[in-house]
Amino acid sequence: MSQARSPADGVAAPVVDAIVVGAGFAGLYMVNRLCGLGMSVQGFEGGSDVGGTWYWNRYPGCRCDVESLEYSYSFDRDLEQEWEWTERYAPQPEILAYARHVADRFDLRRHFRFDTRVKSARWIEDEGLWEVQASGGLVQRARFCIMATGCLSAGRTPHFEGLDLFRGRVLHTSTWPFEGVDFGGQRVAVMGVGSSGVQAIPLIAQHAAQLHVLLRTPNYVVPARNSPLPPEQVQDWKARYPEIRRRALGFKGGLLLDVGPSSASELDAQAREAALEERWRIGGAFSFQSTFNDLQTNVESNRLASDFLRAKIAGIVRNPAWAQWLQPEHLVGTRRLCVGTDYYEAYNRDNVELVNLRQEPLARFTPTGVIVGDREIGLDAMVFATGFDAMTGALSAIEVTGRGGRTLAQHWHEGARAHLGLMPAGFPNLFAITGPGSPSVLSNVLVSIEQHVNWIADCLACLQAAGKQQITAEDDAEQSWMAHVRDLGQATLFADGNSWYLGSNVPGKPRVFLPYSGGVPAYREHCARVAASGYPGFDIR
Ligand code: N01
Repeated sequence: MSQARSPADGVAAPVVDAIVVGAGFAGLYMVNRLCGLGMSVQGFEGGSDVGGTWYWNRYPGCRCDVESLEYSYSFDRDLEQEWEWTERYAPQPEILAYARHVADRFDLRRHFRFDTRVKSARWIEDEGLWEVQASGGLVQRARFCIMATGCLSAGRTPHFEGLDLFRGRVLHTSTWPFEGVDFGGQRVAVMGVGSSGVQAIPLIAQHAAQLHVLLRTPNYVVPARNSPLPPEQVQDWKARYPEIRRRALGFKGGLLLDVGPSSASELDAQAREAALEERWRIGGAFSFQSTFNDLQTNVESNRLASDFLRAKIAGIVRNPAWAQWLQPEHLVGTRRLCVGTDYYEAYNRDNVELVNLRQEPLARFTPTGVIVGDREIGLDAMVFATGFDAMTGALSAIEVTGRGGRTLAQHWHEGARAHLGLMPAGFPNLFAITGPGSPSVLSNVLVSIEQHVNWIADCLACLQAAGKQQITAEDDAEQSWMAHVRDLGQATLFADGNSWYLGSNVPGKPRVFLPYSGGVPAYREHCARVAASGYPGFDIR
């Protein structure tokens, strides 16, 4: 039951045990666990329903790049058995339907206030409570505040001169109109060729009269090879789900991988080519990145795979200049490897133009289009597929004030940090699910969400049992954890990519490699050890 009240009611803000911000997969499961502990919970969600990023991202072609049988909760055996995924990669409407089903099945909606955005959260030291202010003048207090705000939920549109004067439609993939968009007969431009742009471009090309793709940095795209899920495969998984999930937890990404047995250097040229060809045929980013057992750690091995993909691009895209522009210079996987369906083929359509912004820089928008180089491209619609302020954007949008009046913005001035990727030091009883310093975006995020939610819930149960009220991450512990995260990151090839993993897509954002790259098994073991040894690195009162 929603409890938050407006101070105008003339009554003190109500107090619950815990506030949960966000009704995506993290928020839903967190509320479920807290209710299981008998705690009172108030959830807040900016959207009108559950689903988080899958509620807002409705652009054409939007689907997950983790296979649907794995992109699902594992916490309830009946849920696992009753839900039917229909495709290898679930489309957004199906993932949203799954989130809604979970909300109904576990009766979670009644704990949330929808259409309500949290603006600030302030720690009140004397009372040992968090006070949250939300849109509509709502105020709520709680002992614990759990941020389930998502890693890829705060979309960003770069600033361009004249965009406010553009008379056509301006769209962003991460907040797509619910009623859909009819591009029939229209001149459209798409900026951005990350996962979102790669999925949207072929479909927009099918409907628009003319599509201009505004390219700055190309990414590698491997075929998704999406298809309906064969009933025998679904049956097999459902029969063996616990065992399959257990095996998946042994892999760095928390995903089942068929890792090639050899390093590229152990194979002759013909065998290497055959191995890469086979992975290209199978499709999927994680399969391709596992072609060789050292593809993600050995530069030479990676270079072979990168060259293979560049040759594929050159073989598909008929315009030789465009084929050249679309071939990335970075190593494959140092930026997120995209999966696509007919992506490169879309550039062979008569109604598609590839505009290389490095040769024809974008000068400004006009009321009727966009000026690139010394020409104007007339447009009816401009689609930004320009990504997210990843891992920190949604949380940073809330003014969070911790102990001694120190804000999270101050704490993160030189880069986001959180002890174990779970709790920023100096912010008592405040947790961040899949926060900076945890595997999050480098893993099957549902696996990481479940692990964080379970860790937090178990921790709160432990405090309850011991009659304790407060837990705070210690500065030293946080510092040494983030140093460990940084060292691990520097030892990978990720550190070379100019990517959102490093925050380099957001002007002014400190360049810190935010996710923990040591892998899901090592991370889980570490967190479990901390809990089992009485939470060293945390001050408990
Ligand atoms: O965003 P991105 P995304 N001028 O940041 C370009 C997840 N996701 O929404 O590289 C010109 O990857 C930018 O160019 P550059 C997934 O984890 C998953 O596509 O900065 N271009 C880049 O091409 C994914 O990795 C799924 O030069 C500008 C693009 O915009 C993450 O979300 C689906 C520009 C942004 O790419 C983010 O993906 C969708 C400028 N000023 C998303 N500014 C699946 O599961 C930015 N760009 C499949």
